[in-house]
Amino acid sequence: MQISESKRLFAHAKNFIPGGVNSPVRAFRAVGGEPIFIKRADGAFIYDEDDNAYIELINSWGPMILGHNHPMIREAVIKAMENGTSFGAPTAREVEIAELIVSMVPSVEKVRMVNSGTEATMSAIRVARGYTGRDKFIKMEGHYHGHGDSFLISAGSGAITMGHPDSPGVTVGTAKDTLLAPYNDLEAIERLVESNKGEIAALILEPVPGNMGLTLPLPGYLEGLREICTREGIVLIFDEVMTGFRLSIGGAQELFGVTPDMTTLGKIIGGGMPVGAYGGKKEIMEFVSPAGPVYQAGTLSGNPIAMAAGLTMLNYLNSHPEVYARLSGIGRSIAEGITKINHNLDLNYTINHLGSMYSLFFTNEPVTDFESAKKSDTELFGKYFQAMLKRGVYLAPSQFESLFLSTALTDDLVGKILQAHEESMKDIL
Ligand code: HOZ
Repeated sequence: MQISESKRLFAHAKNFIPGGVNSPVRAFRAVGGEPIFIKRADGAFIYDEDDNAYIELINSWGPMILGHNHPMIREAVIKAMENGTSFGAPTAREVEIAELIVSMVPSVEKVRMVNSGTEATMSAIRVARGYTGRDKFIKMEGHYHGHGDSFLISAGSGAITMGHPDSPGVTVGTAKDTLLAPYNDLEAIERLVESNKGEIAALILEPVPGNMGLTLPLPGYLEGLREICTREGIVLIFDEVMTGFRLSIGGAQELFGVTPDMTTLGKIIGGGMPVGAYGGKKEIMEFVSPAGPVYQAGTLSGNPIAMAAGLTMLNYLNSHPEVYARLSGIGRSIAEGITKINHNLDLNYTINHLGSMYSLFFTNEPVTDFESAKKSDTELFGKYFQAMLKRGVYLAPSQFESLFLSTALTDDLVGKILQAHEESMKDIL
C-alpha cells in the first residue's frame, strides 16, 4: 500500500494548519504514524489521496448510518442548492424538520437548530442556567461535549489522547462552576448535590458514552440520575450527539426508557452536513430568545442545504425502522466474531458493544468509567490500529473513541473485517 500523497499533504499542511489537521484526533497522534488524507467516500468505503480503499468504521463519527455518499442524501443536497446556499432567514424546511424531531425524540417538545454539537451543548447549559437561576453544572469524567470552555475539564475524546483533559485557556472562574463525577456512580452524584445544595443548574452526560471508548450505563444508573435531578430541580441533559437516531429512532433515551429534560443532538441530523440541535421541555425551551431571555443565535442555523440533507435522512429512518435491527445485527456479528477470535489468544481484552457502536479495549477488567477505560493498553491499541489499517480497515485513531457501523456493511465485508482482525492480532501479539 503506497501512501506517498498523504505524507506529502501532511507535511505541507503543517505549514499552514496547527498540527496539520482541523481536529486533533485526525492527526493519528494516539496511534502513531501519519494521517491518511481522504479524497472521497462511498458506501462502506473511504478512499485516500493515493486511491487506497478502506472499509470504514468511523462513518464521520456517527452520522453515516446508511453509509457514505448515499444517493438519496446527495440528490436532496443538489436539489436544495439549486435554490441558493444560505438565506439567514426562516424556511419551511426548518419547521418540517423541527416537527419531525419532536415526534421522534421523547424529551424534545421544542427544538433549536445550531451548526455543531459543541454549539448545542454550550447553548443547552446556558439555557439550563437561565431557567434555574443557578450557575454550577455536573459533568462526568471522560465524557466529551465539544470544545466549549466549561466542558474542557476531565474531557474525553482527543482531549485525553493529546494529554489536555483540562485545557489551558479555560479560566479558573469558568472551571469552578463545572463539578466532576465518575460515570456510573450514583453515590458520587448524591455527594455533589449535597455539598452544592440548590446551586446546580444541570447535569449533562453522554447516556451511552463514546468519547472514552464505548461504555454502557449500569442497570438503574440513568433512572437514578433522573430521580435525583427531579428531586433537586436540576435540568438533566442527555448529550446524544453520537447516539441520537443511531441507537434507536429516539436515541439512547428511548432505548433505556429514561427521559431527560433537555437533549443535545448533532451531525446525524444533517446527514453529515454541519448541524447540531438542542431541545427539551417546552417550559425550558421557552427561555430561548426570542421567546425568552437566554440569547443564542446564528446566521447558518437551519441552513437550507443542511436541512434538506437532514430531513431526507430523518424521514428515511422514521419510515424504515428495520434499519435498527439491521445495524444491531451487523454490530452483533462483529462483536461476537472478535470475541470468538480473541478467545483463543493470550490477550487481555474487553469488548463493549451496543447496537451499531463498539469499542475493543486491551484490558481484561470491565470498562465502566474513565478510570477503567484508562487501564487499556493504548500502546497495543496503536499497533492494532496500524495492523488493521495496513489490511484496509480504517478504525477510529484512538482507544478513547467508539466505532460506528453503517448499513452499507454487507456480510462479506463483515467477514473481511474479522479476517483483518484475526491477522492483525497475529501480527501484534
Ligand atoms: N471529537 C470527535 C470524536 N469524538 C472527532 C472529530 C473529528 O476529528 O472529526
